[in-house]
Amino acid sequence: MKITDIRVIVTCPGRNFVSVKIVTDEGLHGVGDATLNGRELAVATYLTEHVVPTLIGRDPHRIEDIWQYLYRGAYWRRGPVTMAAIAAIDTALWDIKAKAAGMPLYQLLGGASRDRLLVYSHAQGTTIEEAVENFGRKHELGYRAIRAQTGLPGMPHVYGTGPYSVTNDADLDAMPREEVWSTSKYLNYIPGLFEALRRTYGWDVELLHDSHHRLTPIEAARLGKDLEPYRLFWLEDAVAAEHQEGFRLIRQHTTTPLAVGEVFNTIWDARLLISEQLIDYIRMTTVHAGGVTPMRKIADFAAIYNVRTGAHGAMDMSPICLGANAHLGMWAPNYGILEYAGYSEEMLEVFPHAWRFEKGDLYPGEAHGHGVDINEELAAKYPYKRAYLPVNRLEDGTLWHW
Ligand code: KDG
Ligand code: MG
Repeated sequence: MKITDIRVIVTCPGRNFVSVKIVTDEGLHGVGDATLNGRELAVATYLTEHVVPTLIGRDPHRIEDIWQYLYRGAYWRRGPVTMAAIAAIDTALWDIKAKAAGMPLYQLLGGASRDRLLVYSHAQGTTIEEAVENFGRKHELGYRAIRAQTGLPGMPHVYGTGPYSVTNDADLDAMPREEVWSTSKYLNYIPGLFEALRRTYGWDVELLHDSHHRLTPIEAARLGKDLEPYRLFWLEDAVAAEHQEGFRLIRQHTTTPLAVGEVFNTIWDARLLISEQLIDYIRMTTVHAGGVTPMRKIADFAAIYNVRTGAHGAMDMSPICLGANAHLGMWAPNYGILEYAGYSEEMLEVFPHAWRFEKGDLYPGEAHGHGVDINEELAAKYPYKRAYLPVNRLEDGTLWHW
């Protein structure tokens, strides 16, 4: 089999997605997600200029060799742009291999380790009352694990808590929005949200929370302790994790389970966190970690240290990435949970998919490959729109983590 064509498809059915479609001389094709939120065209150009020309004519079955060629061969390793580009190619190649083998991808990876995948959704509000109410709506839809976020009293807008909760919107964010943040207000207010959720909905639902990298290790340790009575499933991205050793301090002080890794690109970003058992869940996801090939290795490495998977699945991971994550999750012996933020009808029309959601679980489906495709004609009707993630500042104007 030979690769005859690789198309890089940029589309904006409500938000920007970058996809790769690899076509072969035997009529099989595979698709991969290359979306990097707010930096979409950097990846598209990397693919078009530097990757696509080198792969035409190659055997698509040589997935590992192509991965090494793009990673080692480039000299410039790692980084979100490079790894999203490699991920798209790698995911599309696994899709082709599974289709050629006549089986769903999870079968090719080693077969199912479970019958279904527990997923979590989001509930947020500008106040605790609003967040508690919205949580109830998600609960009624059947979700058994829900991430809860709230805005802060007296603060104009906090990321992921108000009307902009879909994380970025191509119509709204032609320039980066500037938000304001106060760690002390947050630390004082947030335990009240989880007290109210337990009081209202009891103990039969999993609670998750995301701090979006905004705390220092000692602040994160305090938050973890304050949240212990509410038995969270996880506390996510409590601190910025460039400094992996920072997690030692948090770990020494709290039994609240910790999750991190949505911005990681390679196992090197998580090596110490996993091998020292400083975290409980690794949030790395197919599109930002270089594809299915490294995600398998990361899951196996994490399994040795009792760290479970919890892949990032916000709306800026396209439905293709969700499909690949679902098949990896079906196989991974140490699967933990998968984020499932959901998509609009327009997005799902552009990306026909085999997975389905039912009563809090995701089922990857039995379609051959990873089960997600792209409707190129429809995709062409939604041209790219420049859009950004917001920027976060402290009340005195200092630029902060978000
Ligand atoms: O592009 C960034 C978003 O995907 C991110 O902010 C969402 O933190 C997020 C999450 O946990 O889904
Ligand atoms: Mg997050």
